[in-house]
Amino acid sequence: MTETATETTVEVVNETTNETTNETETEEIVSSGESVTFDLSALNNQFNTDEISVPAGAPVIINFDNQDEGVDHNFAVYETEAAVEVIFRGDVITGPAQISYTFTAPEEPGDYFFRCDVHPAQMTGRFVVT
Ligand SMILES: [Cu+2]
Repeated sequence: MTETATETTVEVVNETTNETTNETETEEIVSSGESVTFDLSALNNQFNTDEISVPAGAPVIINFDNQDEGVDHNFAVYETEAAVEVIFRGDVITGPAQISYTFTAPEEPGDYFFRCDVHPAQMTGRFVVT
């Protein structure tokens, strides 16, 4: 199974006191049971990934970077490729622009679907809940 997010732990030793301080709290990207963060970008009407995997029920943060000048994009998650049942629909932004989307992953593991609503034929991917 592929890890799609990186876990970062930073330990800093204070040299004057020789004490170890833990600075993970502000830099933490992912840990099981807590929020997961993804950097998603759009360029030339393509996402930089076609698969996003998250734990069931996890708070999800998508830092979306629309790099296409003068082009509208968003990120939206649906139950299936039919894109009828909406799980999350992010606001459309006109590039170049960035936005942070926050939502909760489905409780039910399975394969879901994401896309850009403006380019539903070109910009799609699997949203996997584990
Ligand atoms: Cu788009």
